[in-house]
Order: sequence, then C-alpha cells, then structure tokens
Amino acid sequence: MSARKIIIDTDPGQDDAVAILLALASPEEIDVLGITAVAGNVPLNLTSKNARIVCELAGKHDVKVYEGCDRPMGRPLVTAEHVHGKTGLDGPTLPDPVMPVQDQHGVDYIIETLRAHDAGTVTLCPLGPLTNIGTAFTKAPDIIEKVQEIVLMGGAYFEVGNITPAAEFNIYVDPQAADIVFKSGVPIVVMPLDVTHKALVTKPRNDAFRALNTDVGIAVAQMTDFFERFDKEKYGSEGAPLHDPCVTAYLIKPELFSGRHINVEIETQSELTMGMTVADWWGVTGRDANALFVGEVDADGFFSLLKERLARL
Ligand SMILES: [Ca+2]
Repeated sequence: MSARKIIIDTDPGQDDAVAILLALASPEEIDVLGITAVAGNVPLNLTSKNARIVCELAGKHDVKVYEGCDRPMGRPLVTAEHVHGKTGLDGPTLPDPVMPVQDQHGVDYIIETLRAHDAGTVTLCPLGPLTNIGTAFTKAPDIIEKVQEIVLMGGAYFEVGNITPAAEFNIYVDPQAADIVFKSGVPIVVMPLDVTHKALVTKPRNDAFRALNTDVGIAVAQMTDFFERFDKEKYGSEGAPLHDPCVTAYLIKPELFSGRHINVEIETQSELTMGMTVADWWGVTGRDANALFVGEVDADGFFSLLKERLARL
C-alpha cells in the first residue's frame, strides 16, 4: 500500500509538534504534502515559526510550510499561552528556523493541492482551529468532494470542555469553521478529549522519550515536561495528554483506536456553550452520522509506536 497523502493543518503547540514528528518519521504510511499553519494556541507568526522549527528538528528541511488564516472566520482570536507558554513551544531551547515560509497563502495551497489531485486521494489533518479548512471549503466548494477524509483533533463529549465548561479549545476558537467542516459531507474522524485524555505522558513514558538520547527524544521529553505542569494542576492526572499525535497515530495504526459513527453538530449561537460538539453518542436524535467519534485508545500501543518512530529521527 502506498503512503497516504496528507496536509497537516496546525497551530504548534507542543502536542502538534509531536504529531508532526510522528508523521515525518513515518514515510511508509504518511506522505506529508505540506503543512499549513493557523492561528490558535499562539498567533500565526509563532505557529508558522514553530512548524518550521519542528521540521528542522526532524531534519526535514524540504517540507513546505504555508501560513494560513491569522484569525477565526467570525470571532476574535482566543489563544492558549497559559497552556503552551509564550512561544507555543516552551520547554526545549530550539534554534530559530532557517527554512522559509512559502509565499502562497495556506488556504490557496489547500485549494490548489486538492484540485491537482484525483478525488479521494488527499487527507486533511487539522490539529488546531478549523479556520483554514472552513475558509477553503467556503472559497472553493468544488474541493470538498475531493477530500479523502478529515482526521482531526477537537471536541469532546464525556470530557465536555477544556477552554470553557462546554467546549474544547480547537472547536471553541472557530465554531463557524468547525460547523462548515462537520456539515461538509466529507468523512470525518474525530479525536476528542474523550480519547486524548487517555493518552497521558506518564513519568515512565516521558523517561522513555528522554532515553532515546537523540535531539528529538530529548526535545519531546522537555515539551511534555512543560505542559504537564499545567495539566497535572488542572486535572490532577498522572501526566499530560498528547492530543494531536492521536491524529497521526491513527493514520499509521487505526487499530489502536475505537469509537462510534455518530452525528456531531457544533454550537455556534449560544455564548454559554459556544463551540460545544453536540455528539449524539447514544443515538437519540435520529440524525445521520457524519463522523467517527473516537473514545478509546490502546495507550501502551500508542506510546510504543511513538517511541519506535521518534527513534528514527
Ligand atoms: Ca494543536
């Protein structure tokens, strides 16, 4: 089987960084056509810079990184420096990138790439707010039917919210874009907090990254050390959840994950519950399923995959 062609749409973010590293370490399964940065965890100038820092950390200087939207489709930008630090990639000290940003706008890159490929041959992997994807679908509706699948990190049902009591960060930041994506008809796989909160970097798992004793292994251990402080304090859990790598791990080993095909709709009206993923987990609405909403992960399998692949870089 040939490698699956993907575009990673991202707002790094320490967990985005690990997701990108996992993809770049797995060329047999994943062909990263390009990376589009979006404003989210931190503003666009930093997510774009961080995406390039991560490519260079992986030794992949030839990956093309594009800057997409610098703010949500219809709301002011909300960021999350309280989780990820001022740079978005706090933890390790990594050199500024020398790779350039591509001239083309990230949204135009997504449109052009999908138009240039046969229908059903490119997968979109959003790891941040869905602004770039929602904007591309609005600007060029002809590309929607060309997308093979969208595998995204966002939302929650049982875990409800992390940025508000009702909403997960990525969906909350741009609910309008998320609504467009979930109504697009494209097959969607969702990695909500329900599953990412089961992918915890415990002390032994962090030690295993560090023990790789490579630049990548040490940087990943330092990144997870950094945002673990926040999560331990907030949730009292035994380690930080590795949200975004669930997306790229799914592309490599989908058998590590399980969930339900259900209807998911996005709250775009109520300020109280703005960005909530209204997930019909119990099948009470009769509305058509539009997403595979993942609930379980084999965490040991997930971390052994990560360790094995990161060791290659
Ligand atoms: Ca992210």
